[in-house]
Amino acid sequence: MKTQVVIIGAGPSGLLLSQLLYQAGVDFIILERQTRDHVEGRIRAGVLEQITVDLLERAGVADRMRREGLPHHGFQLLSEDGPVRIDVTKLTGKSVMVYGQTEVTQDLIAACLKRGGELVFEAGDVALHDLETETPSVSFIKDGTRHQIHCDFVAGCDGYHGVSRKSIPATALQTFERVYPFGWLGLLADVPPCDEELIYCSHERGFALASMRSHTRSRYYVQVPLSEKLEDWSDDRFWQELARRLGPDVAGKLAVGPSLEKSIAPLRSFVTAPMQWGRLFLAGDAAHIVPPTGAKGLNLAASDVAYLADALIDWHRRGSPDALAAYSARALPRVWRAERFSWWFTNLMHRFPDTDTFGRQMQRAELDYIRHSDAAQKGIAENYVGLPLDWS
Ligand code: RFL
Ligand code: PHB
Repeated sequence: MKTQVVIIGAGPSGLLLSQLLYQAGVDFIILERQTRDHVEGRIRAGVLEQITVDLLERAGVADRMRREGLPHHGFQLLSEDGPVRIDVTKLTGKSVMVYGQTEVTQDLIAACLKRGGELVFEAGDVALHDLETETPSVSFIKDGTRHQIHCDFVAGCDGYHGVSRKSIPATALQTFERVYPFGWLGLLADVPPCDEELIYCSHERGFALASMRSHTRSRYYVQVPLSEKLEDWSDDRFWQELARRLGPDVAGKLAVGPSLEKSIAPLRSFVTAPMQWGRLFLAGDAAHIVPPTGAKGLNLAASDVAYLADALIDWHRRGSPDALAAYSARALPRVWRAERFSWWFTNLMHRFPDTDTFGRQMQRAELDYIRHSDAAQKGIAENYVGLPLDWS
């Protein structure tokens, strides 16, 4: 088999890249380890930046999002000192779109399958070969048979645990990492959201987030220690803890119901640099992870893909490798900006094991500053809606 680009992973990065390459006439094959049901069922991010919305539009997969997505113009920061509304549209002229990653993935897979079968699910034992040469290849097992695809480039879109980053010699990469001493316990339920906007809540007992997927489906999170076990969290216990953290005003509007999904996600900041080696280019979670505070993970994946698609298309049209050679240098500044915002927002809103009374007062003082300062609110808003793709 032969193609121009082998894309490893059918998450949002790989699928969006494939759609942009398809439109530009670049050949590719996507190899995905999991089944279609598994990929489509994963509950993850929920907030799309304008840049991501524009990219889905450009990829021709925005119809359902336009119909069913919820444009949001602000969100709340809540603490024992009361709520602060960040009016993102007034402060930036932009908005974000609440539309689940699950839906984005389903729309992209549907578009991909409609145009023909370059997507292989349940591709086992994917291995990358000869990446430092001009003739790389990727091998995999499907239905008991090993296949090999020769290609010009490999796009590593296979997430944090994927094989792509691990195929780069450790000496060729630098990694930067912070592991947080807690996780988010998330619950999805078919109940109306407690508010029209998202509420990020800083509480003595830990962070909580009130989010949504639609007017009838809510997504809530509470911060929990990493030692916590999912089976110890009945739905009742979750709702009680959430209500306690959100406080009586918001809890009074909280509709509860049986969970459709419940899971614990650890929090991590991670960057690998450079994001390329030989003919392999990393995009999305394969190259970097952010803690979900601020909802940047999926959006960063989308901006990587925008840069990588441009570079691959440039090579395809003009035969020029310049944009590909510059991919990592172009993508990393935006990655670091989103890492900074996600780290800062996580530190502001969470209870750390070593948050003493002074540390808590500092968090409250910062929230107080944000409450009173338009400048501080504008800084948060411009990061929340997403920084520009190129900031020269
Ligand atoms: P993904 O979505 O992890 O997709 C990678 C795909 O690669 C496949 N794969 C392989 N395929 C072939 N061979 C192999 N050896 C492979 N190894 C892996 C996987 O099966 C998968 O289909 O990465 P991508 O496309 O870069 O997209 C990134 C986003 O998914 C991610 O940034 C966000 O979902 C992060 N994230 C969240 N972000 C937010 O903005 N808000 C959230 O609330 C939020 N919640 C989450 C999250 C990530 C989570 N993970 C990774 C565990 C909750 C969770 C649980
Ligand atoms: C979500 O709805 O899953 C969500 C929303 C905002 C975040 C993180 C997660 O910052």
